[in-house]
Amino acid sequence: PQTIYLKDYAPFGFDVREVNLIFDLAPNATRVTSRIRFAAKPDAEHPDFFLHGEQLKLIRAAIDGQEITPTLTETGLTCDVPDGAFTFEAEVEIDPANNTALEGLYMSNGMYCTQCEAEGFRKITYYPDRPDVMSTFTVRVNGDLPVLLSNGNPTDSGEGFAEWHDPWPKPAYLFALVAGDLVAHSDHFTTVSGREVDLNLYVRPGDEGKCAFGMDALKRSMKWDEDVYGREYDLDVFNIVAVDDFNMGAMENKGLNVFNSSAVLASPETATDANFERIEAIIAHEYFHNWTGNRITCRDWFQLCLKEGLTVFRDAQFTSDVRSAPVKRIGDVIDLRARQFPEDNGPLAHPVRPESFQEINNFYTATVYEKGAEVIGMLKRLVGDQAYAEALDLYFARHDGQACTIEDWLKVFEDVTGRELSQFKLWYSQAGTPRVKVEEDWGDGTYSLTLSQSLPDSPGQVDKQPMHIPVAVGLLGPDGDEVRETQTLELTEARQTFRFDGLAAKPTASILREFSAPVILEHGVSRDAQAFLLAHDTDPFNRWSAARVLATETLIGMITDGKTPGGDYLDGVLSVLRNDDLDPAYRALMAGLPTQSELAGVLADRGLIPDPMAIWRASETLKQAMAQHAQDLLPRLHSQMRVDASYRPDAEQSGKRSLGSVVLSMTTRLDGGELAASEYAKSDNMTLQLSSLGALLRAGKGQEELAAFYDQWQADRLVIDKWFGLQVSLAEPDQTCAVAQKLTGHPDFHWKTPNRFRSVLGPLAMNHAGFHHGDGTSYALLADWLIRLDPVNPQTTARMCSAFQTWKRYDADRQALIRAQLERIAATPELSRDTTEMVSRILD
Ligand code: HT7
Ligand code: ZN
Repeated sequence: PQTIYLKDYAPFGFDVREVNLIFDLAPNATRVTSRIRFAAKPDAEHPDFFLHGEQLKLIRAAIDGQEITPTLTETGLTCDVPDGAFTFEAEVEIDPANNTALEGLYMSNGMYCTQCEAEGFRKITYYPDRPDVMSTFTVRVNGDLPVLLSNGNPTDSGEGFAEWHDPWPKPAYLFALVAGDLVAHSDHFTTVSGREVDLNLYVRPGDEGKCAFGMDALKRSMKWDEDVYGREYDLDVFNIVAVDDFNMGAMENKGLNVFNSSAVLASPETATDANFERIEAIIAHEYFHNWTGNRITCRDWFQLCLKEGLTVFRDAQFTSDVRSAPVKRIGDVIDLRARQFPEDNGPLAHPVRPESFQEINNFYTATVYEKGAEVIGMLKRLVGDQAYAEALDLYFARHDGQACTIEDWLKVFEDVTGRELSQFKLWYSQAGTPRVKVEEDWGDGTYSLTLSQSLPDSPGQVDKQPMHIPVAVGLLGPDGDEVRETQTLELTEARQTFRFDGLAAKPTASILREFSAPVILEHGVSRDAQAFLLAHDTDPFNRWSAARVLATETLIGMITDGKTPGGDYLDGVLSVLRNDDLDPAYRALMAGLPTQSELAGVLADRGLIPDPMAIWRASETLKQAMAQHAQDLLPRLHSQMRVDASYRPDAEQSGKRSLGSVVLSMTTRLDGGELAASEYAKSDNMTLQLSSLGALLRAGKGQEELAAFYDQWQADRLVIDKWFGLQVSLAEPDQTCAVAQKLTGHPDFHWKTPNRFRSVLGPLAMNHAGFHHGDGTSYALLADWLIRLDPVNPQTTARMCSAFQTWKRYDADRQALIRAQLERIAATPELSRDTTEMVSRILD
């Protein structure tokens, strides 16, 4: 496959002035008629005219009304064109009913739907399918279906047709069309300047009862973007459609967002608190793209983080504002360490702005999204809130309607602050997670902190330069009082010393507060100091972090030296659990352990070979010890966390349920499932139903409840996804593969639907001890299914290959078993470009 390089970027030689499309919908033979007004760019001399196009049947093509016979290749079309402006017309036929890859125009449960990001529009018609080509679109949809939608504003409709016009120039990846037998949940929003916007959430009949929360989240997002970023919506309608077959979470098409059903549909009976929070965040994310992504888009796909990093950062700000900021931050860091750190420290490592790719779909990664958002957070911290706000205002004013680069983005910050950001820019080009080593010194009232940074080699990158790292630090006195407020140290050299004078006693440093940079802190702090921070740190993030470090060290001691769980950790967590002044959601997080996969990473980092079974046993033992330690507290906490009011998925209630669920898990370890069974019997919301069922299964009970759950929810595909997933994620290590295998034979295992495929194979890869069970059967099962899915849906297959990315951490036997599966996948005839690229990078 061909490799595309950032350095080879060249602009398209033509402007596109106007696009007119007519769709005559038919499942196997949809006709797409296009009329596109092109004009050679004034400065381009006889540029080549190439239009992307894949899997299209060309019926007719014409230029300025004259039929032509263009040259067709596997990837597109070329032809001679006149100088100046001209109209290109084409009529093509496509087959949405057989489009299982879910890119371009496809069908899901009888509904037509598009997904064009990144390069799906070329499967709809011939076009310069690149984000720097922007145009207005006018679309007519002809079809015998009640709902016919496209981007922009509706201009006309009648029996069997609808017309839409999108006045905002956009790249083709933001094009969308939806047609089907759908029902609308409608509302409206009045923007700050008085524009009336019709809001519709279109769903399959039967799902009407799951729309209210998503609609409310949309309205709150619209208001927040006005209040916080001064961004107003710019069309008369905003439509969202829920679709069951979808490769990712959602898509921000202009005025017509398309959502995976799982990312928008929710009711208290069928969705958990975590589902509600995720839905709220994804709705906000897609809506915020209207400005950061749509009005200002990317020049090329290497700049993906320009819209994704910024929009993730914005949606995190929103969630922090409407829920709890520390709880959101801790959750994001847990997620970053679980998904982005392994990527950044393994064979798939790539810069936030990659420099080459074979298949761009493989670069919608945690590095581009989540590390990209961390980079924005660091920038904001370094320049300050006021300058950040001014820089964003300038960005919107200067670049509205443009396709931009990271250079454009950083320039607005340089112009606003007068600061030179070339060292900071290394965050976009150097892959890998920096390590920051901490050394301390104390004497004569002066505390010194020496920070040294290093950045490990990564694929294609060695001998990296020091980064500009903001390290937020506060100092605590011996009684726990804060003797120095949080300040941001700017680490720019390989090694740098920072001094704090005039201190009465040796302080305890709280370093990397709020996780001010995505780095690994190497701080040889004593357990006593960690326990002190756990008890006293005034920064909630670092207080949690101290608990996490203590838990990690406790587990490592158990795994490597057979130690018993330390009382300092157990006492520390217990006093947090007991502290009614603390938010229940925060307390629940404080009681959490690092994941088994994270522990494997820590061991590997220390030069040890992780034994998945030993890690699993230690985690189980520590959970049991924690339950016993908290025994006396559990009944009181259980009753305190009961929610008697009617269900609300807000931070207050969901926090209580989250701590209630921790209490239930602990109690189940002590009472064998008595409380969990009674909670299950009276559960009236999915959060409680699932947590009590999970507790029972973990205790080796709950088979009756599991069967009853299936009977109750058989007709609800989103709940049945949970039913599949729970069984695999909670299976004992030696049962995991068998459970997953059996479920893949279940009549409801509709493997071509990505949500269902992921509901079984995702938890298989995430069940650390089960996936890495020494016999290698789980590796083989996953590989079997990836090989089967690849010809049907390459994008989802390729993403799931990342389950193997950490393979070099493990012992020689496991490595050999994984290598054999990766080589088997690689040797599959006609393997997709997507999967070929992923497997070869992992094997490299
Ligand atoms: N911008 C979107 C990314 C995306 C996508 C979404 C659905 C299916 C396929 C996709 N390929 C790329 C989603 C987002 O980040 O908001
Ligand atoms: Zn996005």
